[in-house]
Amino acid sequence: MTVQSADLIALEQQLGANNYKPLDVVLSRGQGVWVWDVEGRRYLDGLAAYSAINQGHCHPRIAAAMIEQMGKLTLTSRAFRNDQLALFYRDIAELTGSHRVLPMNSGAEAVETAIKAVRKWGYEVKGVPAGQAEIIVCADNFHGRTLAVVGFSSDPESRGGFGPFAPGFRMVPFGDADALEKAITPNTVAFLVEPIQGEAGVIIPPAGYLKRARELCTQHGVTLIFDEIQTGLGRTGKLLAEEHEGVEADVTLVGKALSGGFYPVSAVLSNSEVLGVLKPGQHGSTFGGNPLACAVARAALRVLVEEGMIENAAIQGERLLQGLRAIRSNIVRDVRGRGLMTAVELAPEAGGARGYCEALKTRGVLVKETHEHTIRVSPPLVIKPEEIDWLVEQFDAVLSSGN
Ligand code: IF1
Repeated sequence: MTVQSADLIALEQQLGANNYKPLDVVLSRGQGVWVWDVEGRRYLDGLAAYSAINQGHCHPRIAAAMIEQMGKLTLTSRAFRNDQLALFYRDIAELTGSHRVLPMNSGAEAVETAIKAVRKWGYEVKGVPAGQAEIIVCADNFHGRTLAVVGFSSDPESRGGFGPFAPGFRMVPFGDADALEKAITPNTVAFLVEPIQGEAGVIIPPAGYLKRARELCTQHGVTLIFDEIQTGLGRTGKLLAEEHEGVEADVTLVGKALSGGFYPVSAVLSNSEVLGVLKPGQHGSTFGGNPLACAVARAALRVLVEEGMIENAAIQGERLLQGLRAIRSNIVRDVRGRGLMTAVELAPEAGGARGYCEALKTRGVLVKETHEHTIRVSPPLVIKPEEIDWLVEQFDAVLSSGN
């Protein structure tokens, strides 16, 4: 590490809250799948900001839309209307087949918004007695960092020391439809689930699980909420991961890549009934739905579709999976993925994934461990076949050397 990186890292450590342990690489530039550190070294970004950079770094069409809108109007608040909001609603509703849209900023805010909406729906439409609404969530979920959300996490690190928490949540194992059925009561208003669990280590549920969840929710008058903040917008090789099982949620949450990584933009998408319960004054956000966010999100969605990124994710994801699976190494326990949402799980004897992420960094690949033993691999969806092959070569070099 040279002086410049070291100085910046020292300043961060001195002044920042210590709530992260990033790799010691200080980035200053990005383009497509590549990023450069302050010393000018180039890396392939194998994380893509946890899927917020699906469109690649600094996509020129999104940048142009942002710059154009910045020169015109950035924020009105929702006290007044702006000329971008309706067009954003139209574009995202058409693309996803949704009937109503509620724009927020971060993913966690979209989750909080959905919780509020389904509770209100439960009281006003389903007829749940006041204060009794229950929401079913999954073990090992990750839905963000706000208090309601960490309150129903099963991860001691995420929730430890932050209580007391909001009541009204019930937890079932992920992938177990029978457990879901047993947990449903007359007061259940929603089932909130990630179609593929991201932070848990790219856990793909058994085939038919989402379909069965859909059937159970319909049968019992429970709204089905898919958190597609990470799985959505092309990451798994479909626009939304729900398409892999041909199901439709009542409420879909998107964020991250909704802005291509330029700016925090999230949204709650729903059928007309759920978001239909919210009346003026009952929910909002200063920045949610602002014209800059809307213009950026429209461009981010447009390039995703027009530039074939979703199809590319399916094709290159398959190539990545095959490549990683072909690596001969006795420290690899499992390689799994869908589209470009991929994970390499190492055997416990490997001594933790972090060291392998460090070794990959010195070879010009940036990836991050999740939990102790798993390396997540989720490059931007614009990655080319030769870049996939190069990425696999670097994994091969690092993992084979562990034999
Ligand atoms: C961090 C993890 C990923 C998410 C799903 C909601 C949110 C997220 C499925 C909240 C956010 C981020 C948060 C970020 C790291 C990253 C992450 F490792 F923490 F778990 F992607 F896997 N639903 N995930 O994955 O969205 O409020 O952050 O916009 O450092 O906490 P947000």
